[in-house]
Amino acid sequence: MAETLNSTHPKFAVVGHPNKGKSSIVSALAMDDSVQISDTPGTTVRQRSFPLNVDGKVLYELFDTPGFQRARRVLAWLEKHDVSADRKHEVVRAFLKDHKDDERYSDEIALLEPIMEGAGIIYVVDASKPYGKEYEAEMEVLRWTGQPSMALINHIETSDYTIEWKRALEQYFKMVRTFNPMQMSITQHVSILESMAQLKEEWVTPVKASIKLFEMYHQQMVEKSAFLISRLIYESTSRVEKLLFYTEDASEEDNKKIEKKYKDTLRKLEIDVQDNIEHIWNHDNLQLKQEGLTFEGMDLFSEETASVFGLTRKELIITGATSGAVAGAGIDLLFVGHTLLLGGLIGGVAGGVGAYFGFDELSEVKVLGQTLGKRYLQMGPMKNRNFPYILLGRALYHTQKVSKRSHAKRGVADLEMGSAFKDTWLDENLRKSLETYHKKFRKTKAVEAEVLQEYEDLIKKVLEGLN
Ligand SMILES: Nc1nc2c(ncn2[C@@H]2O[C@H](COP(=O)(O)OP(=O)(O)OP(=O)(O)O)[C@@H](O)[C@H]2O)c(=O)[nH]1
Ligand SMILES: [Mg+2]
Repeated sequence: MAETLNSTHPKFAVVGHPNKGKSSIVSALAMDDSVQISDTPGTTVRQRSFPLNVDGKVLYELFDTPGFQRARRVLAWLEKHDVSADRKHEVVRAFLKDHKDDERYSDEIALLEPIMEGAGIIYVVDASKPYGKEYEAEMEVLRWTGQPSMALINHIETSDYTIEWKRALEQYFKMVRTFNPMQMSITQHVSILESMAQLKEEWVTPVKASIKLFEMYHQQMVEKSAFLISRLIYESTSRVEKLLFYTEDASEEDNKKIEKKYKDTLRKLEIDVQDNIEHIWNHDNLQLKQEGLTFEGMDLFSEETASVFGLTRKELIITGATSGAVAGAGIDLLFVGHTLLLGGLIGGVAGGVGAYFGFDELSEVKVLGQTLGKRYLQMGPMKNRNFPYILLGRALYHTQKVSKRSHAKRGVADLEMGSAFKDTWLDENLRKSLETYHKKFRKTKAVEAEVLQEYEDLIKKVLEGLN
């Protein structure tokens, strides 16, 4: 269980005007996609805590809060009870006590409470809208709390009033930064935490400790992903399916059955790994766009087609077996979209029809066993030499997408590979390094643990290079 009471982890309340991206910032920094976000002002009606938990330890905690509704009135009350600067926070406390049952101030109370309990302030503005004097009452009220604070400049739309916003914000906040919650990266994440550490002398050490843990946590996520991907490629490539049959010859039906079993297994392996990787990166609710592409009748050895999924023509020929048909089956697998081996075309592949997509070339069905009643069909390991590259390319791309996706994003993630990825992930050196392993995976003999570990390390390096 995560600690909650009496804990000393850093806490920050994300506050501001309604509809400026407060919840988006909470969602991105807490890596939590369950935060309520919408373009309707007043979406967040209650204060809610979002801790970033790692192995039961809270690295830091963010409070999502409703936007200010009556900042000017609150300020008027505070000013009416004015005292010297060192005691202004007491007046804020008095305001909370005085108005705790006053519905009109429920939003202000919800946002001021965590601050008065020690949370730092993150004031969020949208600099795609012009600056206005109406924000000053909010900033004044926050100043009265005496808590350390920073301002984050968000851009919900493309128009830009950053200069005037900065000029105003810098009068109220020690730290003013631009921040895009939709495009999180480990660098941006750490850099924002570093700014938080600077807000108060006493915070430097604890926030730095959290940053260290956060970086370790991130590294762990990369490592876990590399482990899963390496096992996916190994298991899919070396997979062997068997099916007993009891007649003289295996029937057409039995042949179909084992092909289906083989394909279903590969498909499931990929989906399971994708699910696990999404879980590692806190993206359990992620929805992926699946789309199938038909490549019938295309010249599968043209530069154009090959570059579509990131193997150069040369690589295709080298890694593929002698016939174009083999590479063809591989290309088709890639293009059935996010799910491997789905789509109508694969039916054709499995049936062994069509010059391009002989499924036999993926792996032939063998008849094994001597005695009647103990004979079986066997399919696998994967014979197609392009297959592991295709699966690996897909897995790396998926992981990159998932790991870079901000938790503030809502909606379906498009898994269609961009050319930036396709053209760069596999170069000649990497292909050579990978091939030594893939060759071993294609054999029926089990692969030693050390070899798998080496392969995993190689995948980890590739993943790190993608980040
Ligand atoms: N394009 C883009 N949209 C953003 C960005 N930040 C927030 N949004 C969108 O702006 C809208 C409001 O975001 P929220 O995070 O819900 O804003 P909020 O300040 O929490 O709003 P309330 O809870 O209503 O006060 C949502 O539709 C977000 O998707 C951004 O940096 N870029
Ligand atoms: Mg909100």
